[in-house]
Amino acid sequence: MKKALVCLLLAMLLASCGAPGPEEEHLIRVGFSQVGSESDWRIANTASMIAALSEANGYELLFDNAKQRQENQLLAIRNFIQQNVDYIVLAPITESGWDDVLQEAKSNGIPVIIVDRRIAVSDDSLYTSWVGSDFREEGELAISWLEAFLQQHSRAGESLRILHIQGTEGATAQIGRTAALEHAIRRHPEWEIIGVLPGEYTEAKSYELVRDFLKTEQDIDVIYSENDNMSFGAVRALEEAGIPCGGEGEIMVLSFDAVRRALEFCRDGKISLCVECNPLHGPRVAALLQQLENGSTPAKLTFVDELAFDREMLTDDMIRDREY
Ligand code: GZL
Ligand code: ZN
Repeated sequence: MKKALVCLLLAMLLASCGAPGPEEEHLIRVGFSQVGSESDWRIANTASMIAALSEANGYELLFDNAKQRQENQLLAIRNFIQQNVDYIVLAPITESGWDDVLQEAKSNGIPVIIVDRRIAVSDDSLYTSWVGSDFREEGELAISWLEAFLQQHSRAGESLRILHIQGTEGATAQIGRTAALEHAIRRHPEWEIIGVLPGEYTEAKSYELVRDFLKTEQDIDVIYSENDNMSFGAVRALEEAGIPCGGEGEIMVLSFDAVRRALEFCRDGKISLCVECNPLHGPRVAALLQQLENGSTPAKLTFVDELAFDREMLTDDMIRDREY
């Protein structure tokens, strides 16, 4: 009897001194390979993922920032496999180059969730689920706003000289947003692309490219800029060159992401249109993981709904309440 009592007391002592109880033992171990920290959008996306995949929510998150290099993402994923994580979440920098590493994850029985941009793989079973935006639709939203704007201002059919600032080549966001512009050019022979600048989604690169472009060409009607940070760089270059934008008859900047700073530029009349691209994928990815944990099969593709904002629509409250 005495022995049993001693064992019981010992067990209680162990449990109370911080040794993990059974319920604490099983944190869901997730390896997340993030593109980088190239834009306000990406920083908001990372914050959303880290907040959702917290220890308090039952996760042990292994996070890697690839600094916009695919080879770093491949290294991170192989590291996650070696650490035998329960799940891998990948925000892929570009669509191609994932077959081999995802085959290794599959061979090790580790489900992979893709978030934000898409991947182009030979075998769709190499990933379990994807959640993100319809980038082509975002581009179509921008083009239809431009066509409506021209119509309202009796400028339909008018020739337009468009400067195209492109995101990272091969990223789904670049592919989709560019496809919408190219589709519009085919419909509008009166529209002309006067330049394509590879801005890589960063403010610095876009500023340099637009500053140099303006040295030889200043007759621009529209800047189609595939994310807000590249728009900020372009606006800075225009202002330095003394070229006004956003006003009646001035250069119209069409921008993607709709981060708070861009909505402020739009309210202040510098950016003409902000097309939303929602970065808050943390809760969506967590929901997919919970479905997998519960043994159910999540949808293969989940698209998030998005809007577009112009100056007339924006209020200070909307901007203040913006989560990112
Ligand atoms: C879009 C995302 C893009 C953003 C950029 O979902 O992949 O990458 O538009 C970010 O801001 O850099
Ligand atoms: Zn037209």
